[in-house]
Amino acid sequence: MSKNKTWVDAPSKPAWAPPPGAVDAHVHVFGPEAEFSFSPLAKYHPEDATPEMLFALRDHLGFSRNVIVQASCHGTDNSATLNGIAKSNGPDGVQRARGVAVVDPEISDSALLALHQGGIRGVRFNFLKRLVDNAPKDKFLDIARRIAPLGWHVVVYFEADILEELIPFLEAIPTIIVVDHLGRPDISQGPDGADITAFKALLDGHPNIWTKVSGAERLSVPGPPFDDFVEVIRPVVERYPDRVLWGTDWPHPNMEHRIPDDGQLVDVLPRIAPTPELQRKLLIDNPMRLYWSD
Ligand code: 0GY
Repeated sequence: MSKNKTWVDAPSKPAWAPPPGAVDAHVHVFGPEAEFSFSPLAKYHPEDATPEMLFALRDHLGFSRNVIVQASCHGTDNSATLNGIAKSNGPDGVQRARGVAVVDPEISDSALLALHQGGIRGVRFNFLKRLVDNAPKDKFLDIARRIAPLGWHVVVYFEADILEELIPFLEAIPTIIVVDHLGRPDISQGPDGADITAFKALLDGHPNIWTKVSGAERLSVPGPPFDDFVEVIRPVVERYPDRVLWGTDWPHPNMEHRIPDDGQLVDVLPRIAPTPELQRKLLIDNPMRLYWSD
């Protein structure tokens, strides 16, 4: 497998400045491979995207904190994610990154506690067939029940075509659930399209379900400046202001054919969250509640 590079080295400076304390709540680290090898089951083999590169991007874009989500290429070995969190500590000892892990169903209680101490605050269940071989719902539910007492939440990644069949599974999860990239609706259907309408119905019926309003670069048909994404997603931010998170998704796994400019992604933010109050909830209040409640 040849290694893929999926980010730009010198993204533009966004025209819009995030408010002080803003959290980029969906990023990954890859490797470095010499220290943290990739899973034998990985479906892609990225170049190293290190914590140091992540923090340089954070500062360049004007963010204060990150949430590092364990990427599928590292399987259930969360060492690279934990390393990223540990390296984020400021001189005051405060973790400027927290994380979401992917865990083996057989994980011990003591290993879960060690993840908590390392800054993990959630687990991710990935249903994308191009990323994982198996998505065992019964085992995921066992994990969800075990992490609930730690105060963690569940992050779920799926595409719109399986939303309907996932509902009983989602309803059995006893924690807050955060859906990645809005469950990947087909936004070419427009703001009243079937996919986004079904997704809003899910949120309307389940107050414990949140969403990341991220993925403009993945969901937009024409690409920058992502007008189609803004038209469909701004009503979601306005309707669920207390249940939305946002992230760049750097280093943009699998986007080698349409690598986004992170500065342009940040400039989508004031268009989907047009008031200072919506911006504060999306970028500070909501992620702080989930990841830094201590
Ligand atoms: C994302 C999206 C993708 C990849 C992963 O864990 C992963 O490998 O999440 C994707 O390829 O759509 O959110 O990073």
